[in-house]
Amino acid sequence: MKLTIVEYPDKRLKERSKRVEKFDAKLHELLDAMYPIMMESNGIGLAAIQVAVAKEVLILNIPDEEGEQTKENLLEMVNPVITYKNGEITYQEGCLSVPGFYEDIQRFENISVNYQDRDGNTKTLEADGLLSIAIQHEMDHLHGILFIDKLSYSRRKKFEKEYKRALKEKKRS
Ligand code: Y12
Ligand code: CO
Repeated sequence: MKLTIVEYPDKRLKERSKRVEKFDAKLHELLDAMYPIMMESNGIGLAAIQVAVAKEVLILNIPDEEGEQTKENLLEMVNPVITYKNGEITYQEGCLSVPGFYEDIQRFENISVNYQDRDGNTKTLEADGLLSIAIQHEMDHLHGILFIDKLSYSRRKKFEKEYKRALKEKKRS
């Protein structure tokens, strides 16, 4: 399966992803193909809609204490639902679909998530810190929301201006 990352302002990023009903070879193929594209792009999280597949699927690979990303720490989440949220945390977020831009975004600090693994087994995960932020960021993608949608009016305007300029530069080079 050949996948490419969809970049803002592509309208597909606004799509609401659909619940996964079949935990079959096609789902496994999607998950298997998402991992290398995330790693090659230096990402720590990727939602299926970022590779133009509107399914409630996301993967995360948070670096360990040494800053290393190892496949043992790969998390695959299908049909995730946040069942508990508490506290506040602000982090400078980036997104593979919005290359070159980082913005401070406020999220819940502690969350509890119910999800299914690639075989349909139900799991619960309690997360805080960077993992909690990453899950919320990726789950937003499943609802058609980007981190830039959370910016204030003035910050969003500034972003749009800078992003347009960066796109023009990219086309020229
Ligand atoms: C905290 C905040 C956000 C997340 C969501 C996952 N985001 C990413 O994985 C973003 C990665 C990213 C990587 C880029 O490539 C390099 O830095 C080489 C990048 O590229 C440019 O900015 C040019 C942009 C984003 C999880 C946790
Ligand atoms: Co993103």
